Amino acid sequence: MVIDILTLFPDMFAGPFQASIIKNAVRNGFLTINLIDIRDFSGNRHRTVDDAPYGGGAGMVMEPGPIFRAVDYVRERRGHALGRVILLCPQGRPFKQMWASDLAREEHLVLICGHYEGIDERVREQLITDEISIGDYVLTGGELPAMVVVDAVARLVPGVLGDAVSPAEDSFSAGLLEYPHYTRPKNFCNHFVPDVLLSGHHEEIRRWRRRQALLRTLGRRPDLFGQLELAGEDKDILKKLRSDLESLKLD
Ligand code: 9D3
Repeated sequence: MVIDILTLFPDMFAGPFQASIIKNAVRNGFLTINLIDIRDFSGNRHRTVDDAPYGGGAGMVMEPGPIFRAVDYVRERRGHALGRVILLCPQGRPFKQMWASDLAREEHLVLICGHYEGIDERVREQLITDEISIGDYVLTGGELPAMVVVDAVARLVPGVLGDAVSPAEDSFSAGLLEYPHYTRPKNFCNHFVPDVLLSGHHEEIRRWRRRQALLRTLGRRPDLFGQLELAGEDKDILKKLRSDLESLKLD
């Protein structure tokens, strides 16, 4: 997969992309990440890329010229029509795991990091195929969201994680939050690993984990049940959990 990232702050990407999984994916040839400085496509010697909004008001707007020229450059360099051209912006559709797995099937992505108060609307109309927000909080620009998208997508590209881990078993793919994990020691400062995990009863362990996953989801993310088709066993565990929790309630 090739990812071209258009940004005003290419230096911001150095840390996350030069560590760990993404770094190995790039080194092993599964992924090419190309950073393009939008300022290199400014039409003036001060390298400015923003201007005041027509109609007045506070803040600055990213000009269309530099972004169009940077995208033209990407198109020429790649030598083919562009696939998805994605704008990271607060008005975008919320990024979810399902969207990450869709994007992981693409051969080429162009990510454009928004900045200032916004971007000239003609960029949206003429260039952009998708608009992504990573959540309902205000950041200073689209750079961190672009890194989030690259990370979520790259780990789903076949080969990137190696054969050790299967992304199909991710909690968000399965639709539930994960059960609690434990490793040695059994007794850590008088906090003990649950007996069932030491019992060697694989079927009991499986049921305990399923129950814990359902309990956590019920407590922290009950909204996830709305988009979930539970299996018969899960329905039974959940029914029992709900009645256990009900009997715990004090008046
Ligand atoms: C005052 C109106 N603001 C819109 C909510 C202006 C504004 C705030 C923050 C314009 C741009 C930004 C910078 N944020 C992003 O570019 C961004 C973002 C975010 O702030 N939150 C979640 N996802 C994203 S994706 C890009």
